[in-house]
Amino acid sequence: MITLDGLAIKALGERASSLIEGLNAFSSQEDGLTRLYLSKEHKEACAYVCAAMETVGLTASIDALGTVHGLLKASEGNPSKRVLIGSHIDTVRNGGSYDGNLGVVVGILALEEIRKRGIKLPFDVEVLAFGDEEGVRFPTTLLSASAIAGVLDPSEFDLSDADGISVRDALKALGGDADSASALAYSRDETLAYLEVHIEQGPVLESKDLPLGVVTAIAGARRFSFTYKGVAGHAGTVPMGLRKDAAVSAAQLICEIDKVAKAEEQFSLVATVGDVRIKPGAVNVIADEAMLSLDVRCEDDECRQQAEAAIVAAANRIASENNTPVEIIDYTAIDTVHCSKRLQTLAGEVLQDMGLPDFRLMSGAGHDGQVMAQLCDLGMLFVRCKGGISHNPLEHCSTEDMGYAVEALVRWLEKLGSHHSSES
Ligand code: HGY
Ligand code: MN
Ligand code: MN
Repeated sequence: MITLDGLAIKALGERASSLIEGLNAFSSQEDGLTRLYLSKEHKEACAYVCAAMETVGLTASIDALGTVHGLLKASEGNPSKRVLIGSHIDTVRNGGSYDGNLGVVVGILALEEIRKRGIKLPFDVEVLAFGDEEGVRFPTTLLSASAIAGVLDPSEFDLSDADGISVRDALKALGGDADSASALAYSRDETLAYLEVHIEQGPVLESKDLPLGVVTAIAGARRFSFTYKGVAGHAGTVPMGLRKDAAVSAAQLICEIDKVAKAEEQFSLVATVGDVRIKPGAVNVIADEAMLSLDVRCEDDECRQQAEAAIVAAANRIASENNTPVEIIDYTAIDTVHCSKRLQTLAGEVLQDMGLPDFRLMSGAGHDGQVMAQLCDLGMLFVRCKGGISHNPLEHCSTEDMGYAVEALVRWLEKLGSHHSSES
């Protein structure tokens, strides 16, 4: 086990902290952090990340979809392979400072350390700061990672946000270009691995009193919207038995969703209604429209699909019982993605070298890695999350844990390098 220099770890953590703080400045929200894809704030954050990459000696650029690239030619000669590291800099509404941003900051600082320590690798390394992981502004998600992985569906550029602005137009407004997206795709044979460091967003590492953990898999997920149509009416004059109340149907479905998820005992099935919109939204008018979102996740794809089927059946039953037709849109689905066993082993060795246990855990949260795994081997490291709180301004990673994360990523790259050299 190599002894860790506590002061050096703390200094790395402090560097990470100041970059995270710097990114917090770019928010559309006065009293918190909201940075949606292709917003003014996202563009400003891209410039900030570009500058941070250049400061540590990376060759920085922003691509046509707003992904920031920071390349380190860490090798001798012209290597045939490249290792990608990164995460996302878009956030949810009123989100935390570390979700996504931590992986970009740790990636930049790890490459600074590779340069400072004169570590030679048999591959180049590129940090990627993706702009659309959360999928909060547009009804799509993982758009920028999909472009790099070469799996982007171009029809997604025609999807629009709540103001009717399409991805295509939002890109154009910020100097991006949807039509050149296909040129962004990397090929399998030039990409050795994608490594992502991410705040755990859950309570497991904290419960084990561990700063870092090795991720085994990312749970599959599917997102739906259910829109019930009723008949608007006077709240005072229409008897209960004569109503076609869309809000009641939505409420009954929300309870059914909760029941289906809680009934599952074998797998960690979760189902969330995060967004409910009632129209016309007046206190004395019976609702003629009620939309609810649904996010279903499980590490077992079959279990998730059975739950989805049960929920859709309940939605249709409620529609006919209440005489309020329902429109069901199922808009993103991604199966469970398994992290590379080889990258997990190397990461586990790194943790042990650092005097930490090789602790493995799965991810209930989605990540850019879900899509990058279609391009190359995926490796993920989780960083302890205070109270397991995320998608919340209280989200927090300690400075020391961020320092551990930078050190671990440096060593992970080094280990991958020596493995790659011995195999080629
Ligand atoms: O929804 C998720 O799991 C991720 O934070 N986008
Ligand atoms: Mn994230
Ligand atoms: Mn998130």
